[in-house]
Amino acid sequence: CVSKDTDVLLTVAPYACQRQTPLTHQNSEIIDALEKLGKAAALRGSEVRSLAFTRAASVLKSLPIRLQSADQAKNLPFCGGHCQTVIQEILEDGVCHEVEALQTNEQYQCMELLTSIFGVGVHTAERWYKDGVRKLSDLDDPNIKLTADQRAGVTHYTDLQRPVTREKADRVQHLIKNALHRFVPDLEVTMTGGFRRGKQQGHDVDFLITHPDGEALSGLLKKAVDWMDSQGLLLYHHTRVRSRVQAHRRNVPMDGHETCYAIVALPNLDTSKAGAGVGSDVTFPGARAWRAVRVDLVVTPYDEYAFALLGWTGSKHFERELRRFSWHEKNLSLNSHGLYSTEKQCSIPATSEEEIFALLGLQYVPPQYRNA
Ligand code: DGT
Ligand code: MG
Repeated sequence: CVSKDTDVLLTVAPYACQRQTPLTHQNSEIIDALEKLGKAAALRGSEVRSLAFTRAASVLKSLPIRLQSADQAKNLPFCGGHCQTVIQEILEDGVCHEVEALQTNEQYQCMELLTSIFGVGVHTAERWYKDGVRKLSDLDDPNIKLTADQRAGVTHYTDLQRPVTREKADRVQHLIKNALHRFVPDLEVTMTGGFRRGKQQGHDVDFLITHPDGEALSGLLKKAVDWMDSQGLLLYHHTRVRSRVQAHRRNVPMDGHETCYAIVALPNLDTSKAGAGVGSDVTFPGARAWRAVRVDLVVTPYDEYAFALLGWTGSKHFERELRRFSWHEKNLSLNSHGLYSTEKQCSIPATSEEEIFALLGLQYVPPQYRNA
């Protein structure tokens, strides 16, 4: 499209997997506002509205220029209507009034707080809100039943809210590899998620684990987790066993890889405090020798590795768009297990991410440009 105000030609491909989205972009204030409105819609249970804001934000993330007017964006995919108002307000007033209103909206603030607890989704938070929960200490009420995930999330809340830096992620990687390689020395362990996309900090650290010999993977996660536990390196863990879901049924959001959702006690570098062990959290919070870090460990069979790597690298929106593109444009079903042709009723194998993009007729997008 060509804007009326300027002669800048703005073209953006409709699917996020057809464009390059770097980590830093030109229109951060507008993108932040759209993402907050998307989050607010999700917290109200309106997934459709939330997705509309997420799509608009994602399109703007891939723009190489700073917008000068709302008009410039009006023909970009997903950037009409409500998005136009947001852009205009930010460009003219420096703030979006709808976002400002969220700061004083008690329900939004409370829902944001509750859903930021590990293991708490929108439905649980909504139920608690209706039951009068407004702050973390309200969850001490014995009438409120917490799952084991949620209990751990509340216990380690403060640590888990602090961003994990890349330096800490590297130390977590060292710790995890050390545990896994005890049992299978040539295991392939890859850091995925936001850190693979070049982020300098994240809310957790994600790892993908594989080996050409399937036998080597059998029982491995349990052995490594038990060992870390015995060393006082785990504050919490919950392992979901592998289930070969009907992987290519549409609308199955979760995949079936064996996954361990853990909270690791990452030792501090300052060894002068090393006397304080895991159990000292409650009594001497200032003197702890560790900090809690959320870690996801995912085990994948070798023949699914490329698909799992693509699926667990993200971003979430990039993944959603890849699947949408595969289905609507190629009539293929893609997930973290494989690529499936419903027409021919067969799986299409691939051994690298590059190959998967090629099979979909897409130009390869390196991880650092998947920050959609
Ligand atoms: P972060 O941790 O906030 O810095 O951001 P990310 O991008 O690392 O997000 P995260 O850790 O929630 O998830 C990493 C990627 O893994 C995400 O982009 C999509 C994917 N992912 C997350 N949960 C699941 C799941 O249950 N199944 C599959 N297949 N993929 C998932
Ligand atoms: Mg992550």
